[in-house]
Amino acid sequence: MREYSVAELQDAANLMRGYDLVALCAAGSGHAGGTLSVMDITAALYLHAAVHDPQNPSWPDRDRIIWSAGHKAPSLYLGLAIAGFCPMDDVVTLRKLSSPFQGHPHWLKLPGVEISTGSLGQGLSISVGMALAARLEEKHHKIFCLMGDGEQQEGQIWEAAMEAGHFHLDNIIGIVDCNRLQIDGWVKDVMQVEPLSEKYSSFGWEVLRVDGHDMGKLVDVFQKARAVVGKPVVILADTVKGKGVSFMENQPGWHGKAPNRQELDAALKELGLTDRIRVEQLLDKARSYQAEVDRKLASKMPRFSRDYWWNAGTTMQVKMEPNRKGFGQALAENGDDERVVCLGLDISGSITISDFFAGKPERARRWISMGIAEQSATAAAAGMAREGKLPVLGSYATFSAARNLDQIRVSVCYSNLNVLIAGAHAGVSVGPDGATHQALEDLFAMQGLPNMSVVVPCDIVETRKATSYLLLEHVGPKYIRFAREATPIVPKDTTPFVFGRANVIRLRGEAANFADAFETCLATDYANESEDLSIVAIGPMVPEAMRAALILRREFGYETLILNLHTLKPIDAEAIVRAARETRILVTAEEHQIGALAWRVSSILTESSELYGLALMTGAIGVRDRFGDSGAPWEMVKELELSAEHIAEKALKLMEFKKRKSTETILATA
Ligand SMILES: Cc1ncc(C[n+]2csc(CCOP(=O)(O)OP(=O)(O)O)c2C)c(N)n1
Repeated sequence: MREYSVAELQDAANLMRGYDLVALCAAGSGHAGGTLSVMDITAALYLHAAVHDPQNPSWPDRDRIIWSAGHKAPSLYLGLAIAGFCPMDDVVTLRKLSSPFQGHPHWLKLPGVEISTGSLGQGLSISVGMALAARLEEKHHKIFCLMGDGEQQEGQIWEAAMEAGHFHLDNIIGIVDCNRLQIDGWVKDVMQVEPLSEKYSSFGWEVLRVDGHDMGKLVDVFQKARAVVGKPVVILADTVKGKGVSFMENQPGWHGKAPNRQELDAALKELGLTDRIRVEQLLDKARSYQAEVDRKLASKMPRFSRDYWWNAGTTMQVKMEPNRKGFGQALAENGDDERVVCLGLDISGSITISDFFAGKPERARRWISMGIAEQSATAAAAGMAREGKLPVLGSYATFSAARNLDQIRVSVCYSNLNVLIAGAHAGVSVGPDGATHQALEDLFAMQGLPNMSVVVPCDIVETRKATSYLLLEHVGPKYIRFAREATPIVPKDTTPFVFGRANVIRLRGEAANFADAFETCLATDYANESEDLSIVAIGPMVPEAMRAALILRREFGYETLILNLHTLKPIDAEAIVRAARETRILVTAEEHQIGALAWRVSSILTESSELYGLALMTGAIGVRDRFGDSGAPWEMVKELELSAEHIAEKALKLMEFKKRKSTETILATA
């Protein structure tokens, strides 16, 4: 390996900061603050401290580098790039569909990445596993594990710290990027983690503290860490979030934000890189990568005589708003009830749970920040509910309904307690964050839990109504799942929302406004109009089903009955059976792995004696047993084949089949 001087390392870190910001700007999203704070450490690690071979990323004796703080992925990518694992310029395809530079690191896509991360708090346990494996193999490489200071709030970190201390794993070198900020604000206010030094020491670790921006000291501290024998080492690196760019430094708002072009230019100027980085050339590279993505996605889409995509025509215009806002609105409206307590999990503004107390200081004492600790917060919510409170907690659905699944199962559901859990940013709506953050499996577990009620509203209006109902009227464990991205607003204020009762939606014509073209009523209140098929949809697939109904009528003259099954549990079996009896063809549509809805509906159909002997056909639209990917939310809808066009295509296949075999009894699952 080449020896770098301190000045060269400093220069490399500076250059990496510039490339980082260009990639974030090209992506239009990502984490500026935490990538900038860790860049000096990254340069020291990849160019000086770690032993590796960029020509042979799987060399068995290499040091392992685990990026537990997965959201700092771009700094990892630039560490790899500057060390020669991949070209620096390629990082500009960050967060784009199928790029090796996913929103969070995926080791199966990029050589040099040791393991996939993104769910905070898991990297140190992985390091313990790797360290134990090395010991079994009598290998002497080191395992570096990069973590955030907010991340230290995850209980799992301390389980791993205990294990590493217990096993005297002196092949582990933990690094904590102590920039003192996390998403909701200062770490000390969100949930104090200091004194980290005493904590790690008491777990049997050697603790080294360093200025994380002083390259000379970083070089020394890594040398010292390597020399420690008999116990694991943690380097507590004091850093500044957003380091190097004055308007980003120490600003919580820059945690998960990308610079626009103007901000990029200003930042590059401050870094003295204006003449060193060929910004336009890099952005061109990103643009041509994106053009190829666009071309591939377009060629994948089912085609009809015209373009039916949202707002592509002059009529049937639709407004879009993020569903999550409906959640915040309902909490703001109903939060006066003294029993309501909202728990923050360090993603509060973004999922809108903090709207509960916005502008209402009298509610502040009922707002309790729990930090990045989903498992403990879930059980704490159970404790509060047991004492008569109405606790509400939420995070990315994958962290509020999967990370803490056993706590939900035992503490909340088995005890049958009145806890409202929000699965926010669910499905593909977190797009560029990538697979780790796209909850596509949560509904399996949530609806499988005894006592749990599950609601998946279709838009902002229904999210508001459902939240209000669940919060104050429904007693028991309850899960509401909603999206991050703006999605079409389809009901009107007069559209009914009755928990446990599906809505029937029918296309009545075409109108200037999309929502006006449809009529909606409760599934108990409709008359049979002998439609050709039914689409049973949940969540954001309801508007897609409505658009599919338009395609099916316009292109093929088929009439569709749509069931909006917003309450997945308890499910409206009566409405499903009736739709099946009257139309004989049912297509389910879920923004989830196929099954949460499709298999539930199938079991209702096969178990209903009044359907025995009828020729029924079902088809399922949903994710087909694969993980998501980074990409814009609407790109992901296309990539995972979740659009109205895909629903219409599926319905069409079933209709053609029915026509061919109209007299036979068919049991087909497409
Ligand atoms: C288990 C889990 N919960 C929540 C998140 C969402 N999240 C991403 S970054 C972040 C804050 C991390 O703070 P910190 O560790 O201090 O990192 P930094 O401020 O340096 O970016 C949160 C809550 C996540 N990725 N994983």
